Amino acid sequence: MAERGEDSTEAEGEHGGGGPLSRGHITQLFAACDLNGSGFIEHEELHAICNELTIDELTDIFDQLDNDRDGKISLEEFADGFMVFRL
Ligand SMILES: [Ca+2]
Repeated sequence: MAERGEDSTEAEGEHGGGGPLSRGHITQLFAACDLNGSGFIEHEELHAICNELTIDELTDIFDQLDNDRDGKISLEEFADGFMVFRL
Protein backbone atom coordinates (compact mmCIF):
# COMPACT_ATOMS: atom_id res chain seq x y z
CA MET A 1 0.00 0.00 0.00
CA ALA A 2 2.11 2.83 -1.18
CA GLU A 3 0.56 6.13 -0.42
CA ARG A 4 2.35 8.87 -2.30
CA GLY A 5 0.21 11.81 -1.39
CA GLU A 6 2.71 13.34 1.00
CA ASP A 7 4.23 16.53 -0.31
CA SER A 8 5.50 18.14 2.85
CA THR A 9 8.52 19.58 1.04
CA GLU A 10 6.29 21.79 -1.06
CA ALA A 11 5.45 23.97 1.87
CA GLU A 12 8.78 25.78 1.79
CA GLY A 13 10.24 27.71 -1.09
CA GLU A 14 7.23 29.88 -1.71
CA HIS A 15 8.22 33.00 0.13
CA GLY A 16 9.52 36.03 -1.68
CA GLY A 17 7.45 35.07 -4.69
CA GLY A 18 7.74 36.42 -8.19
CA GLY A 19 9.95 34.87 -10.82
CA PRO A 20 12.33 31.97 -10.98
CA LEU A 21 15.25 34.04 -9.70
CA SER A 22 15.21 36.40 -6.78
CA ARG A 23 15.87 40.08 -7.31
CA GLY A 24 19.12 39.68 -5.42
CA HIS A 25 20.32 36.98 -7.77
CA ILE A 26 19.45 39.04 -10.80
CA THR A 27 21.30 42.02 -9.39
CA GLN A 28 24.36 39.87 -8.77
CA LEU A 29 24.19 38.42 -12.23
CA PHE A 30 23.79 41.87 -13.71
CA ALA A 31 26.87 43.12 -11.85
CA ALA A 32 28.82 40.11 -13.09
CA CYS A 33 27.82 40.89 -16.67
CA ASP A 34 28.54 44.59 -16.34
CA LEU A 35 32.22 44.13 -16.99
CA ASN A 36 33.20 47.80 -17.00
CA GLY A 37 30.96 48.71 -14.08
CA SER A 38 29.02 51.30 -16.07
CA GLY A 39 25.70 50.27 -14.57
CA PHE A 40 24.53 49.06 -17.95
CA ILE A 41 25.24 46.01 -20.05
CA GLU A 42 26.47 47.07 -23.44
CA HIS A 43 26.55 45.09 -26.65
CA GLU A 44 30.23 44.24 -26.30
CA GLU A 45 29.70 43.02 -22.78
CA LEU A 46 26.89 40.71 -23.82
CA HIS A 47 29.13 39.48 -26.60
CA ALA A 48 31.98 38.83 -24.18
CA ILE A 49 29.67 36.89 -21.87
CA CYS A 50 27.80 34.90 -24.52
CA ASN A 51 30.72 34.36 -26.85
CA GLU A 52 29.38 31.04 -28.07
CA LEU A 53 26.44 32.80 -29.71
CA THR A 54 26.52 34.21 -33.20
CA ILE A 55 26.26 37.95 -33.73
CA ASP A 56 22.75 37.45 -35.10
CA GLU A 57 21.61 35.55 -32.04
CA LEU A 58 23.27 38.06 -29.81
CA THR A 59 21.68 41.02 -31.54
CA ASP A 60 18.32 39.30 -31.29
CA ILE A 61 18.68 38.79 -27.56
CA PHE A 62 20.03 42.28 -27.07
CA ASP A 63 17.12 43.81 -28.97
CA GLN A 64 14.65 41.86 -26.88
CA LEU A 65 16.26 43.03 -23.67
CA ASP A 66 16.79 46.63 -24.73
CA ASN A 67 13.21 47.79 -24.33
CA ASP A 68 13.84 51.51 -24.62
CA ARG A 69 16.34 51.01 -27.45
CA ASP A 70 19.06 53.21 -26.00
CA GLY A 71 21.70 50.65 -26.94
CA LYS A 72 22.37 49.40 -23.44
CA ILE A 73 20.61 47.12 -20.99
CA SER A 74 19.67 48.53 -17.62
CA LEU A 75 19.06 46.44 -14.53
CA GLU A 76 15.33 46.91 -15.07
CA GLU A 77 15.53 45.64 -18.61
CA PHE A 78 17.77 42.79 -17.54
CA ALA A 79 15.33 41.75 -14.80
CA ASP A 80 12.40 41.98 -17.22
CA GLY A 81 14.32 39.80 -19.64
CA PHE A 82 14.70 37.11 -17.04
CA MET A 83 10.96 37.05 -16.51
CA VAL A 84 10.53 36.50 -20.24
CA PHE A 85 13.29 33.96 -20.80
CA ARG A 86 12.69 32.22 -17.45
CA LEU A 87 16.27 31.12 -17.11
CA1 LIG B 1 18.06 50.11 -22.62
